[in-house]
Amino acid sequence: MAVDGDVFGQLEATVARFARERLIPAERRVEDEDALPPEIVEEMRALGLFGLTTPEEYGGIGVGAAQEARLIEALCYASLAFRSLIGTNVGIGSQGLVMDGTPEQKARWLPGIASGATIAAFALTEPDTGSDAGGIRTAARRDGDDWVIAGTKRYITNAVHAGLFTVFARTDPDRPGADGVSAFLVPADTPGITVAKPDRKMGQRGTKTSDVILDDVRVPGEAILGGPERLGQGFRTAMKVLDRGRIHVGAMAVGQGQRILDIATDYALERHQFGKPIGEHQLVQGLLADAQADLAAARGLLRATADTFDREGRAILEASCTKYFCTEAVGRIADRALQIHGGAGYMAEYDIERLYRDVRLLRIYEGTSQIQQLVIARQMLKARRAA
Ligand code: COS
Repeated sequence: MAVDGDVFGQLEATVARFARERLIPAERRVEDEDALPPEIVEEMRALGLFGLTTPEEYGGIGVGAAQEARLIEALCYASLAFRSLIGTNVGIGSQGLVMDGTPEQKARWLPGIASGATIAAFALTEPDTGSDAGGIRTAARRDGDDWVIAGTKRYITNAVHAGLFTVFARTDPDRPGADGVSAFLVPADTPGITVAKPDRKMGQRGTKTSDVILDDVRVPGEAILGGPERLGQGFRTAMKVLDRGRIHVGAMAVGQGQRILDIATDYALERHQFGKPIGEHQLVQGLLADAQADLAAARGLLRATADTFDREGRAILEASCTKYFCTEAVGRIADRALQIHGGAGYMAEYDIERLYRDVRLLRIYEGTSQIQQLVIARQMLKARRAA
């Protein structure tokens, strides 16, 4: 899937302009109110941002991974809070349906996801199941033709806004690992679902994560993602979704990295010490140069991985390398940028303090850096063993 070159160029320029002209000026308000301004959400809908990756036949724009990476990079020049609202519809909340859904499931849900009328959330993580995603305890038990789901999901992005949850639950209690897990499409208004009040977080104010409690939530057999024949395949769906999601997170890191580095470079030009701009001091130049080198490497890796994903339909090792490198790189970039600001960098009047806190999460969600290391090394060993 890809949008024609000229049309795509216009779309990318529009998103970049939107980020600079509409989103950045609203950042302080988002920070203060811990919510996105409704008029901005409407503009995001009108631009088609919720449906970036939804196939055109379901009302979306239908971009592939490479174009998605460029658009998310452009959007994430502004605060990550804006991306968070569209992020689950573009990424983890919709891609399971796009990849493995039945035609009926796609027809029912994707048009609403594409327009933004339905917010889609991905309910994998649990209080005792984070990195060990195969250890899911939420249980789905069969009752006639129905399934009855019970358990608690944690840190679920956009749960308070959601119309649809993809819930991962153990359908076979006798199979402890990945094989006993299935994915269910659960409308958010199904009786028995409670969304807790949003978590208080270190950064990314304006984004919403919450616990989701499933108290004997009854769904029909057709709610299994991909239909009954995909019973027990939910973990594999989750992993495929996360592979593409990890490229998306890499793009978020590159977008934020560019923003942070632009702010730091401007500050290095404006701020004078010892009779000249601090950017003319070699030790500050070292910080700028290291940040630029990290950013260039991150962007190059991101684009190469997204191309591989589009060409080969999968890129497990490359996606983990990208998520790992890009998010660690933006952490280093933010730290150097704050250092360049000196005392001002620690003060809330300057954007860098907020951006520093915001990007910290990138190294944790959709698989920690340590999980990416594990995936990368496993893939390397597997490939050499097979060679
Ligand atoms: N694509 C398709 N299938 C995959 C896959 C992928 N990327 N990764 C694993 N699988 C398949 C495996 O091939 C295996 O199937 P087979 O038994 O048929 O070979 C099955 O899934 C189990 O895989 P594995 O044995 O590797 O599972 P583990 O329990 O060891 O877990 C990790 C693997 C740790 C990588 C996984 O649990 C993970 O990614 N954890 C992090 C979770 C995460 O990112 N959470 C963030 C919150 S969600 S926003």
